Formats: sequence, structure tokens, C-alpha cells
Amino acid sequence: MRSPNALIAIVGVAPVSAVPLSIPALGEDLMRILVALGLGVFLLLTNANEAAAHSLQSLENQLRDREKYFQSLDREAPDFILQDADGRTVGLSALRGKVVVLHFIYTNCPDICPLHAERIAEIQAMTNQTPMRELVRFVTITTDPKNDTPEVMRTYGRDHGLDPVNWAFLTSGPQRITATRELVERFGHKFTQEGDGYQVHGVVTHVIDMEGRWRANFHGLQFQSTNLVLFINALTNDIHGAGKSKSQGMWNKIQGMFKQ
Ligand SMILES: [Cu+2]
Repeated sequence: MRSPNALIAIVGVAPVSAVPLSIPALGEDLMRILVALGLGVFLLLTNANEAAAHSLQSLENQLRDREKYFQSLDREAPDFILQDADGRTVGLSALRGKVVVLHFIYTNCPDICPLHAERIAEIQAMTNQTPMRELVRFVTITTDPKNDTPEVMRTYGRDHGLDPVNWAFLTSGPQRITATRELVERFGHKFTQEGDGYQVHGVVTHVIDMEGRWRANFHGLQFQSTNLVLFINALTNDIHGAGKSKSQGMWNKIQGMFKQ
């Protein structure tokens, strides 16, 4: 993890005001790095206890206006107890204190699940370039526990660029083959098993805050990754019901860097 001082030093070389002007001419990789650096600046400000609760509210309002695939929620997340690929028990309640980015897939899916996994990997890579790495857990849950054995699960993570440092692939195990499909329904959508092993399903990325509250869905794959990263960031800085912005001007300026 970069130290905050390192982030200041790097951002000092590339003036913040130059970023929005440069983006159209930049390659994707460079743009990602700039976005990560921008998030570093943002974290420095919010870690200094500025604009914490206020920023989350402000960001939710902005995402409601500008990100049509964003759905704001505030309710208790459905709990679960599952196992990772190494047989360790992982429950949602044990992830309190972390922001959880959670989604469902099955590894035999011939079309959208691999793209969803790679999208999560992209978001994880952006997040993990910042101090958020320590505060976020990425969770993938299989809806096909019969086929998705621990070995299959381990290979899948490697193949799709997911970093085990703060990512887990969970299953209910072969004894409870419908449990995760029942869990999906508690998250508001369905994976319907067809005769040939194919599952008909939607694509939703769920975001759960540090207190176990389900705070958002990002629907499909057309949302902007930076919007999800910004939302994660706001949740990592949120102190429920506390604080008022002392630097709204700076907040707006930083938000401007990420306008889509
Ligand atoms: Cu699929």
C-alpha cells in the first residue's frame, strides 16, 4: 500500500487541474492510474475527517442523477454462512467493519458471468491501489455449488484477474446445492436452472456498508466502474449521522474529476 505521503508526492507532479482536460487523449491504463491517484487525494481529505457523512449523501444524490444503473438502498443485508475454496466458513456478519462488494455467478456460464467477474476484478484493481484495500472485501458466490468445486473456484479467480488478498469465492458446498440460488432471491433476483446446466439470470453488483446494511445495487455491466469505486470510498469514510462538510468546495472539485 502506498503511504499517504507518496500519494501527495505523485499527485504533486501531475496537477489535479490538468486531469479532466487530459482524459480524452489518454490510454485506458493511464486513465485508470490517474483515477486511482485522484482517489488517493480524496482519501487524504476524508481521512482528515472532512466531509465524511455529508459526502456519502452528496454522492448518492449525484449517482441517482447521473448513473442510471445505480440503485440506492438502506436495509439489512441478507445474512449467509458459506465456505470459501479452502473450506473456511465465511459469514456476512463476520465482515462487519468492511465494505462488501458482492455478486453471484456460476463458472459454467458461457456468456455474462465471466464478464461480470472481470468487471469486479477491474474495480478491485482500482480500489486496491488506494488505502481502501484494507477496508473492502470482494465476495463472489457461486449459484452452482455442484459443479463449482474448490479447485474450479480457485482456477476461476486466477483466470479472471481476481486478487485473493481481499476477494473470496464462496459456495454452500455440494450438500446444499440450492442454498445459494435461494440466497440470490433474498438479494432480489434469480438464477433459474435450465435442464442443460444453463442458468437464466440477471446481473447485479450489491454493495453492503461496514454495519452490514445493504446500501446499493449496480445493475448490469454498463455502469461506470469509477462510480462504484467512488461509492465504496464514500462508504469507507462514512460515519453514520455524523459530521458536516467543512470543505464542500474541495469535495466538488474532486467530484468533478470523476464526472462521466
Ligand atoms: Cu452467467
